[in-house]
Amino acid sequence: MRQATLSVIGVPCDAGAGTFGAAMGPDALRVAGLIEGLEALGCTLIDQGNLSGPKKLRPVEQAGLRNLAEVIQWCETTRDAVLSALSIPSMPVVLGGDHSLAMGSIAALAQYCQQTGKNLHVLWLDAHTDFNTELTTPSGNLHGMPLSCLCGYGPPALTGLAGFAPILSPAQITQVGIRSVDAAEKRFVHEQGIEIYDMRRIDELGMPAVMRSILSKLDANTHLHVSLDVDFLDPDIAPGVGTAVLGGPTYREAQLCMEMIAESGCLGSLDIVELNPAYDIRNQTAKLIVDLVESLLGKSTLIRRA
Ligand code: NNH
Ligand code: MN
Ligand code: MN
Ligand code: MN
Repeated sequence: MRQATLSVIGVPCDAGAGTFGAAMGPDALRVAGLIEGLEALGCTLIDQGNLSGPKKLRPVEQAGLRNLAEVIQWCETTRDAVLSALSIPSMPVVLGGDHSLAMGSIAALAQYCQQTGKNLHVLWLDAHTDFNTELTTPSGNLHGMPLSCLCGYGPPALTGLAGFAPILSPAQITQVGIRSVDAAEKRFVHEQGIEIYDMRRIDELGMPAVMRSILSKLDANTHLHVSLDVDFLDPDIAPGVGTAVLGGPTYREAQLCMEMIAESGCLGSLDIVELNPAYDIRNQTAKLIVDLVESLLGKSTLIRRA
């Protein structure tokens, strides 16, 4: 992983979220030292700056899919930027922005893996399963629906972002950290048969066993995409999110998770989403994410085991 070329792509969108503020995420991560931290690891950084797209209007109470046109536009722009980063070639690191943008980044990765014959696997680190649909959503917020859209359930402009549908099959997804699922969403996500390590399973098995079991299923031909929703982390250490849920992974559990992914050698791309600086305290959540992303890209505390 060292000496990798990374393309950092800022996506300042909050059209898919219920609160304002996630649009400030890319800048907060840069202020916290993300670029310098990754350069210090020996990575070559191409900072693509922030993409532009539609501003979110005042939150209107709206049934169904809130700000759909804006979310579509952000996802298309994100998809195109990720495709061009892959063609450099470089590893895309997408800084959100709310989690709806993952439909754009993963659409690009699905296209790329189809062309290159790689096996795409998505590791979804989140407090939420993000598997609502227009029929099950309690909020209308599209950041609660990216995985269902990627699996083919949603408006055609989103399910078709890769040029084929479904973009992902449930077998290509593993979720870790889950602790908040809406009632109808729960039934649907179970029907799909997605592999879910919720907090109860993490408590019982321990983070090392969970990660070993996930990573043992990947092979040298796997392109692993990590979609890191900052609300995955316990809000005690990561208050800077719009939808905090008690009882997430601790600092040590999160570090271990990142270090084990790094050691797998399979990491191919990354989304960092849902950081909301308006809820943060002195940018501490952004600094924590920089620390964790350094571990994800191979920084280890001591001398690496050969
Ligand atoms: N499940 C809720 C909804 O769909 C919350 C989703 N919020 C998130 N997801 N932050 O990661 O509205
Ligand atoms: Mn979440
Ligand atoms: Mn999410
Ligand atoms: Mn969230």
